Amino acid sequence: MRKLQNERLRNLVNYVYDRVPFYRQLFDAHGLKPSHIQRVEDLHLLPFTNKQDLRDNYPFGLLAVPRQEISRVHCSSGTTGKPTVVGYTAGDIEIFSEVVARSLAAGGCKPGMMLQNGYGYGLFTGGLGLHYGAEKLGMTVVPVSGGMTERQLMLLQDFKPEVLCCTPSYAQALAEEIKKRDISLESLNLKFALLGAEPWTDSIRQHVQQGLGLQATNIYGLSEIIGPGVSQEDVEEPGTGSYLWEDHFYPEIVDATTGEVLPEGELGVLVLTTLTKRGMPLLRYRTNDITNIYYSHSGKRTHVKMGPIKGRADGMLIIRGVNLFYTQVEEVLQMFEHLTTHYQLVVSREGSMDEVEVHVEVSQSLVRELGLEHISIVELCRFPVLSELNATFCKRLKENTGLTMRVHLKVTGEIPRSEGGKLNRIVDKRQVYA
Ligand code: DLL
Repeated sequence: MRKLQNERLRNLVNYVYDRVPFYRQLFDAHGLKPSHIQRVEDLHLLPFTNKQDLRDNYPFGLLAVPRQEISRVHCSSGTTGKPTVVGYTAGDIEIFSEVVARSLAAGGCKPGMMLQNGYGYGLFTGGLGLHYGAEKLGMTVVPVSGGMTERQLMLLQDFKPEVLCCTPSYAQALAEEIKKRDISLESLNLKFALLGAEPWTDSIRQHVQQGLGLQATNIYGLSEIIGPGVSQEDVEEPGTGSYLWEDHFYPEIVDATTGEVLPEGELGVLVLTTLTKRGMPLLRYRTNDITNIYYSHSGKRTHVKMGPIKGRADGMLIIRGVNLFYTQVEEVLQMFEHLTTHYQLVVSREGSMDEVEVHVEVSQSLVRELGLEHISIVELCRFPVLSELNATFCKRLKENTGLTMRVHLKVTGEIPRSEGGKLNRIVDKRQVYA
């Protein structure tokens, strides 16, 4: 693997130096020549690239081939302003399909199985990425795209696909709808789900697996690098990390502040180099996703593994000086039988003090037990069970995150659900005053 990576890297640095003015300038500014980069261990000599570089070169300035040789463009799901654009040659689309096909196979899929593709089709890489990968593996694709819950449920029952692909929050929304309508899991034929495009934890996995009667694995990726299919969990090794397809994407983990490369296993920012793409290769791209990488010697594959994404270096909340990832709140939620994974964090500033409120729905069984169905704002004092639950949850949050948060318990349906795409679990009202 190292030999292959080193060969591909040497090729790549010469290729971009010759073809992309941006890289030539970057090398020159650092007094570097392509010959200085002989092995992956030399990568640290190069500076990082980031989203801003893509924006500065919007839309096609980073292409390494004439625009006419680009067979498809995608965009990353930007929050504001212009999106970041990625161009693929026909060969890049082949690589994209290959890594997605590999991911699907690791997630349990086999040729001949049917896949209901609930990722959005369009500029977003999820829909077409999964589509081409599934075709490459020899699956039957149902290209339904995201949202349209009514139609999703009809197709799940009528076509009986074995595999579902969508965001984890939308899988949750589907599971809930199936329960609400009393659709029996026997009337479906689901076996596997590949969920990704947003962070999720084991509690959501449990919820989705039970609610849909399948095994759910994590698929990770980002448009700048290729799309979905950068890494993928193996269905036989759940919860032990995802295999990162390092023959195409070389990973490094760096310290968020110093940028120094960290040793195996340590948590930091994931930096990726595309070793094989030709349309718009990226060298040392700072994903801003926080995770770790390590080799698992007991696993059935030999690629490096990547832990779940803890959060984003830029999306990390800093509350009264304490770093907080929303997945930490989710981890605490898992400890409570009567709290669900339908939650939202609301951050505000009172004077100079940051306040975090956790809004979370209590379980349906508790709602039924206490007869809360018709109460929209739970009046805590009337229900000692709830005030006790609220107090213990606050205490656990404090122990696990170091922060005091205000908790608002809600009944079923009060927290927004995914309507098909990524779900925003954080409402940061502080930005209004910034
Ligand atoms: O979300 C690609 C994708 C599509 C991945 C379908 C998986 C499934 P972007 O829209 O460019 O691409 O967003 C990329 O989403 O940097 C992460 O912050 C986040 N993300 C993607 N997958 C995961 C995951 C697609 N499995 C950004 N866990 C990335 C956590 C994820 N975060």
